[in-house]
Amino acid sequence: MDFYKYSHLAIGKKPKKDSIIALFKITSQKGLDLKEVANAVAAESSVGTWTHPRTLNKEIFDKLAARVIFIDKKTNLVKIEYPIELFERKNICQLLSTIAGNIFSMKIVKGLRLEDVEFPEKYINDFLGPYFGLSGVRKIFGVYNRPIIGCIIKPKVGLSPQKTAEVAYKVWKNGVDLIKDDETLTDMKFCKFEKRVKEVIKVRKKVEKETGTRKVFVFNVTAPIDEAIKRAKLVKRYGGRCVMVDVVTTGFSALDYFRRQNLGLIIHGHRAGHSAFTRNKDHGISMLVLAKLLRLVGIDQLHTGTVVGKMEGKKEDVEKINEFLKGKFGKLKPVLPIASGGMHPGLVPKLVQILGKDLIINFGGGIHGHPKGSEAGAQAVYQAIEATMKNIPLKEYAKNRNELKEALDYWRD
Ligand code: CAP
Ligand code: MG
Repeated sequence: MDFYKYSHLAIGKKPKKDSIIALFKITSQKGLDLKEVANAVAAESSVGTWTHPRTLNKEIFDKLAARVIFIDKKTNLVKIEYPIELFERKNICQLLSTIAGNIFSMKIVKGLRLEDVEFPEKYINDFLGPYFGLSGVRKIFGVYNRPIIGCIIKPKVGLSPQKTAEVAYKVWKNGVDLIKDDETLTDMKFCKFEKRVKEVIKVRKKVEKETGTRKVFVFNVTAPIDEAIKRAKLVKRYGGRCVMVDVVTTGFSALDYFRRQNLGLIIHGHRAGHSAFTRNKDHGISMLVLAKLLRLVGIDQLHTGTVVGKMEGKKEDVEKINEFLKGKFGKLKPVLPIASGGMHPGLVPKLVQILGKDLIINFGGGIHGHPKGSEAGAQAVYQAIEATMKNIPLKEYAKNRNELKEALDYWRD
């Protein structure tokens, strides 16, 4: 490590107000000191390389070098301060190439995980953030005092547009607020996008008239971004209110472009594939960081996990992500968290106890897998939400409600 002429170590230094601060968990290769490795990570992600370049002078170093300002050898947590001048404004791609780029490949790190990032207000406020955000979405539904009830059409692929609309009608009619396409359903031979939009919006209007409530269908527009925009405009033309993008597979540049179209549609963020880099606790990028970036870009509602359902996600982590999404972040609007994956009526009280009521709760299998079918499934979910809001144990509430009773008997945990 003698090749580094200047040291990036500045442990205990008070960071400047306008710096970007990254929290990493660094596992050094055997025999290497954490300090040395942290120094090299700071170098590689700012002005340095594997040896001292003769072109690097003190002036550049003082202005642009990242500094290691905190190290905890017990937890391997390291904080690195990045001067704001290292970053181009409004450019998430460049941000990631800097603080989440080459450093993941360095041989001297055995594991590197970007746990968190703090941004200065100025940097945050350059971004658009959500168009509607949490309260804008609630306003569209006119639902304020309970979670929004969501339903994923299942099977995730295979139904025709007519059949999709038929199933949508049944669940909307029985208490569901929002229905969504699944993440792999786009414009398919067996379910053409435009036809689906047409059929679904027709029944949405019908059910809204019949129930006097507002409903939303989330159309999955995930595709090359020019096509995604075309499809979103089509949704708007037909009177739709919301579109979904698979945020990880779509990518930041495309998402940013999509958001800047200002289409006036709720953007629903599905995170399929995130675990490729969020799941390993010693390497990759945390879901919290992904959530921060997606709020900058301007996703209105985002899948963040359930704790109690089928997908991995620790309680403390999901809580922290949801608190971030709902809390203050410069001038950007809060994002509505979505709990999805393996949810059924029996899990509702526990979920709400952990994550609160400011959320969309999605049920796929947990509605369409009900022994009596999707209508009963939707009713059971509605009853479970009602009971939870009234603080009545589900078993008691189910005594004279067969749909809920059957759901509780069928899914026992
Ligand atoms: C849920 C879901 C969602 C997952 C994604 C699915 O269906 O539609 O894609 O929830 O996970 O296909 O599994 P079920 P996450 O209700 O039938 O489980 O929200 O954690 O990103
Ligand atoms: Mg899905």
